[in-house]
Amino acid sequence: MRNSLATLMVALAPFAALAATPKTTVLDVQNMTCNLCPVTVKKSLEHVPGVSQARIDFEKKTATVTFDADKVTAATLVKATTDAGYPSTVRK
Ligand SMILES: [Cu+2]
Repeated sequence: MRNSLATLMVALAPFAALAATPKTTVLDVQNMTCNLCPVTVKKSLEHVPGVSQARIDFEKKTATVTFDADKVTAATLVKATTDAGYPSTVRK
């Protein structure tokens, strides 16, 4: 019984993943001057509904954001970091 339930969950997982349209965008972020800045930028991005992950590269001054494209646009991500004091642009 336990095994068949596990099999069912595995079988259904791909359909759950299709419900969202995941997208990854890289932002060039300005004003990150110390080690705490990336934390602020990461929080500002992860507070946007629909964002599932934000990875900040302090050396490269970038934010790699994974989000649900059905709920969020890149413009919203740019606004989120900009409002937090870190203007950003979408890397083409
Ligand atoms: Cu700082």
